[in-house]
Amino acid sequence: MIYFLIDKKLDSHFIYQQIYKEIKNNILKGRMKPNDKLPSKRTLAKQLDVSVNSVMNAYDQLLAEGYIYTLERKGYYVENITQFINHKESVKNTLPADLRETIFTSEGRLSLSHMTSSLSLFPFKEWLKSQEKAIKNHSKELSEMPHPQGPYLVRKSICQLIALTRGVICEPEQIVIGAGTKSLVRQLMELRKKETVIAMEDPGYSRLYHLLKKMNFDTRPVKMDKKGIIIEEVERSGANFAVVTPSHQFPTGKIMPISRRIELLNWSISSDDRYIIEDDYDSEFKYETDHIPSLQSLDRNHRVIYTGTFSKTMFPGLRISYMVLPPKLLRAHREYYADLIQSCNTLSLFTLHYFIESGEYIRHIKRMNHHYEIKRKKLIKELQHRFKHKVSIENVPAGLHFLAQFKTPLDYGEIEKRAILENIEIYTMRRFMLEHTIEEDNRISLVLGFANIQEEKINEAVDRLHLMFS
Ligand code: 76U
Repeated sequence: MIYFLIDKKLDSHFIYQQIYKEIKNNILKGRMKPNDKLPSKRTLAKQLDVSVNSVMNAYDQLLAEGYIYTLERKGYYVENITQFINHKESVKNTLPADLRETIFTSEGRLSLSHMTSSLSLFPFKEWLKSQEKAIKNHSKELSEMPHPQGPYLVRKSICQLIALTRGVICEPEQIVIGAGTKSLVRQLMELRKKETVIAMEDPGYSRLYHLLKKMNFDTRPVKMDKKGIIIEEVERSGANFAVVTPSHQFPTGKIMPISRRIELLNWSISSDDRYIIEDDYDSEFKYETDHIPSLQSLDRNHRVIYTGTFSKTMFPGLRISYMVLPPKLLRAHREYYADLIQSCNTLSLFTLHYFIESGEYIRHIKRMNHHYEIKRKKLIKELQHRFKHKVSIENVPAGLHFLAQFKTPLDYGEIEKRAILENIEIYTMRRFMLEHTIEEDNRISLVLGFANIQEEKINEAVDRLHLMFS
């Protein structure tokens, strides 16, 4: 027989939970033994002075979870439950201190990070209108699993967009949408045998470099000259893949001239199975002169994999990026990833489609080009004004960051420490050096982003930089 009390002040929903909990605890603590018979629902209801329904609900729950079993016309019995070994009563404070996260307050901090975009002019109203259209027109698609590469309609609008803005030649079928350039490159490289040798620009996108190394690819940082990655070095590295940022080299900002582009394309076709990954991460921002056509637009041999992102033109939190695969790699992708689950949020993707279709996207880029150009010029002017001959800037009118060299006897470690003290977010060249070490000849290179600093705060940011170097 089991004895416990029920608190009837609570409503009946809670009464069934109390019965369930009491019996469960009795079983777990061994007070009720395997194969013990439970009282009939009616008997227990009477004993506890509760409704039969409450007992029935409690028994049903215990049955569903496997604490009890039933024999037809005989009643309910306690299951023979395996006992836990090493079962602690409390689960509190088990997370080691080094895994705890400190919530960082960015109060008063100014950011010259290259990883941001500005939301101050983002047309959220139009974005929400596009979202409404997406909900209204795509309830069927939203309730289903999307195509592994992303909905065709969205790929079609991206395809038209990049044909227009970047001269990319492709079909919607070739586009693979995903939550981030790095994860798309990972997807692509998973198709490749480990013998693949990958050449990367040094300095370059270190996160991608580390990813490829962790994937066990032979990844070779390759030096650059004024025109970009040195083709002879690529050749010498034995690479059959080259990752490049020709429109605005990351992070130096250099634009690869046509001669080097052609050399690179010629490299790609001078042997079988050679490919170029063109990471076109911020080419939508080009000031003073016109946009530079993508490398992919010059490729007549299907050797360029083009990757693009909405992180810079819109905002990084959106997590929508895409790659364009040449037919041969597309076939391999389709075969390998028949069961791939699209990583982007389908509602955001359809919203993006209407945002592009309505012309809002292009309008936003135009607005942002103007906005960023003003901030870029102001930051450069202020730096030159404050630092005079002690700063030299790679003034390439493109993208959302530039490289600035400061004359100073201080070293990189010291500058990084001082940036924290001055409450300013900056990234030094150390972040981008893949393997070749930087010569610290009384110079420090910083990659300065101007997207997220308010125009009226630029002076203050430069003051803080000045303090760091003095
Ligand atoms: C992206 C380069 C070189 C692509 C980039 C970025 O994933 O599409 C940089 C750092 O938002 P995604 O990435 C776009 N290729 O610099 C944007 N910046 C990186 C991702 F946030 C970070 O770690 O220095």
